[in-house]
Amino acid sequence: MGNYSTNIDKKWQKKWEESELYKFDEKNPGEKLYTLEMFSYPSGSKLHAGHWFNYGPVDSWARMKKMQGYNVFQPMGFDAFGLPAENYAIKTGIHPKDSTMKNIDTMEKQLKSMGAMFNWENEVITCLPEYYKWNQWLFLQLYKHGLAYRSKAPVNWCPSCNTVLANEQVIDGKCERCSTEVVRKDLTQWFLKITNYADELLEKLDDLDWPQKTKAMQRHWIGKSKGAEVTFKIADSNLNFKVFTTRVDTLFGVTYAVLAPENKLVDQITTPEYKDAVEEYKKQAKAQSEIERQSLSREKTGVFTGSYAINPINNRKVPIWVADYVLSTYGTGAVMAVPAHDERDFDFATKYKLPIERVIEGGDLPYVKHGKMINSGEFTGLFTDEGKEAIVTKLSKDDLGGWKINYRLRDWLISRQRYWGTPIPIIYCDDCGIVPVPEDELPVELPYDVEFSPDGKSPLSKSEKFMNTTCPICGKPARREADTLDTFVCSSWYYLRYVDNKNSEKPFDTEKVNRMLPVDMYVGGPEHACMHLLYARFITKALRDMGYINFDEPFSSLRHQGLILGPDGQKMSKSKGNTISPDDYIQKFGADVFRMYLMFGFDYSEGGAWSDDGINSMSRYIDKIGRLLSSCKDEIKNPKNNTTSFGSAEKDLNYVRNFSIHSISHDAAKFQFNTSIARLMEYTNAISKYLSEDIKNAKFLKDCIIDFLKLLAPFAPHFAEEQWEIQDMPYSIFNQKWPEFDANALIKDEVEIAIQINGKIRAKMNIPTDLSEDDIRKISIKNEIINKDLENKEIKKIIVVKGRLVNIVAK
Ligand code: ANZ
Ligand code: ZN
Repeated sequence: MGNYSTNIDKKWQKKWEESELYKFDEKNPGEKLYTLEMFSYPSGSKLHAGHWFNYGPVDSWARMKKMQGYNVFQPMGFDAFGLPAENYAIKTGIHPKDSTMKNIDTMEKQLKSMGAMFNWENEVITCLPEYYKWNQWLFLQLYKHGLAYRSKAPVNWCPSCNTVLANEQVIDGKCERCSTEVVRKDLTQWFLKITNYADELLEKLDDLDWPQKTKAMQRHWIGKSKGAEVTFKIADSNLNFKVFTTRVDTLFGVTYAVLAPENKLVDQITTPEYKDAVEEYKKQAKAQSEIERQSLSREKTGVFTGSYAINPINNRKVPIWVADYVLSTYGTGAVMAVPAHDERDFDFATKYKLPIERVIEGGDLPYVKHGKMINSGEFTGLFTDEGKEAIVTKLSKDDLGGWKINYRLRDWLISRQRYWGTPIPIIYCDDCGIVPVPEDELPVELPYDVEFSPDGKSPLSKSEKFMNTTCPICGKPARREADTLDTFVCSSWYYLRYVDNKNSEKPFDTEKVNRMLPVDMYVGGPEHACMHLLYARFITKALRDMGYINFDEPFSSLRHQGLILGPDGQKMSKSKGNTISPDDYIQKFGADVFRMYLMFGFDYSEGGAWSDDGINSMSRYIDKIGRLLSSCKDEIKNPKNNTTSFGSAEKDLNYVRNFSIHSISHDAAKFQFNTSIARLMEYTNAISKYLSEDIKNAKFLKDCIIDFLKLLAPFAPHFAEEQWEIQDMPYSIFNQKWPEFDANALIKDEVEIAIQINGKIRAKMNIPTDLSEDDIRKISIKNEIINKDLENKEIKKIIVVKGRLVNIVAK
């Protein structure tokens, strides 16, 4: 058995803490390196393998960077508000605050058992008033700057979570948390104006060192669409409406127009004989989710309003319909329908027998083969871009149209009808209206004693003590806002608070934050692409524009870890019984074996299925290192056949040593931990081989061991620190300089070449790298096999491809 155990973990964790080994010191001359893993969500009571996979390898990366001279800042905290704790409370009766604080306590201990270089003195816990006070402050600043507003709007309502959801929290029409079908509700809610930043959020993506896929997802989510807005007047009335179109070049092909059922104009233009049908249709449309309504394959439905619109390009009258395939929340909530060129319009026109007329011969999409060509007058034959330009120019002269950019991105809905969150710091007064809570009265504390069983109403509204207050302006009795903030508000700026977490005057000191940010390396799950990562970018930009910070982007580099699956290759879940509990393994093998296994067994961004064999063999590898190093120590202390010369055995080991330094420095920097550990294993074997030599250079061996331990240290920190001490080296290995490779040692002085006769490989041989072409010719025909093959043949020519092969042309 090896000698590595959890006792060694504990010994060094204690020593590191006592000696403040990784306490962040601003005066350290090294370049700052803000390394951040997405903070933990204390919902389950324990860390799972996924946490370890997120935090362990990143800590190894940070440790290497520390040894390379960087001044590493790696804080940790808890994203402690949110639904799971509240739902757990409803089930068990345990108050969310109690269960959350208890979970945090357990998770802190577990995180410490990992032996990561977390700056615990900078910890942030979002459910404590000292943090959420600043959430409220942030909300007030956004409100003052016109970036927070209240509005009645159709919102996504999860009937099971009993709360509103942001668009980002609706996945395929279902609640992100519980997968219940989301319904639409009209509610007055608070929104943040993220759409003000749509363009910058899109543009600045290009410069970020982020995974391409994540950038693509954000681009798609923001959904910039360039088109035109065209005004249609309503016949026999002075009303009009605008449509948004990306194909203004098809304007001549418009045969009808459609308003979304929610469009306010619908009631005004519906003629008496169609009123009943339209009312009925509107009711029906309400029950459909937006996702359903957008589906291409779904059968289109709609009703006629009895009114007509006038096509501004040719003054033709076209019927106005109401149909739910047009969304009220995109563009203008109205479209010009061109059934010859648009699939949805085509389906609709076919069903309701509306005319189909095409403006371009030939068709630009497979389904567009229908309708008769119509006369586009002076615009005939003008295709796409040219046609668009000409038509928009004409329309804008008549003040009936212009270019328009639309975004798919909607404002961020932040009100939640739940208890376990930050109270929104707003007061409603009958006389003064919406009144922000004065900053010096923050925090608006979340009361502990509240009936939070969900019934669709905000739990806080049931606490009279909380609700009743006085108006800060006129002093009359007033009511508080009963909704709480989306927990994504907490995580949209926590990386700023870490830097200055004890500040009680301000959310953070501007200068400090400007020095420490952006985060240099941010690591977490890819599922946050369109939520957290987008919100954080928005809040950073908003704070910048309000003058609180001076940088544009929060996270310069971003990496995602893959998913560790159960041994059956399925996602770990308690119900499937395939979860891996890190604690048991740590107990058995020690933290380093667990960390090393995760790094060696999986590609970091891909993850994969857990294997007990894998972790067992990692444990054996660590034991093997222990045994090897102890025999090296004996050899160095009492060299039997010592030499001071540097022969071929030394050269061989030196090659592997420098190759390891070179490769590991390169691979680990790129989060290629598995290949880094493979190099360590090769290096171990090379040391072992050298140890079996009869004559050894003890001084050289010692240098090799020192480098080996330094290379191992980031990956197996406790074990390497212990071995470092065993080798009588001064504390701490993490204060050592990362080794640099000697390029000369990497020049192999022999190279293998192939020898061909008439293009067929006949033999291989090793030759010195610095041999001249002539010498290579001579040496190759002397090779035993070749020599034999060439008997009775005449050599016509010998071609040398240096470092690779020799081709002998012979007859
Ligand atoms: C006429 C037309 C002809 C269109 C054609 C397309 C093709 P993106 O690219 O997503 O921006 N549209 C506009 N507002 C809509 C709404 N609220 N609900 C449903 N559809 C809407 O799509 C823009 C196109 O989607 C617009 O261009 C409009 O149809 C439709 F051959 O106008 B188009
Ligand atoms: Zn008032």
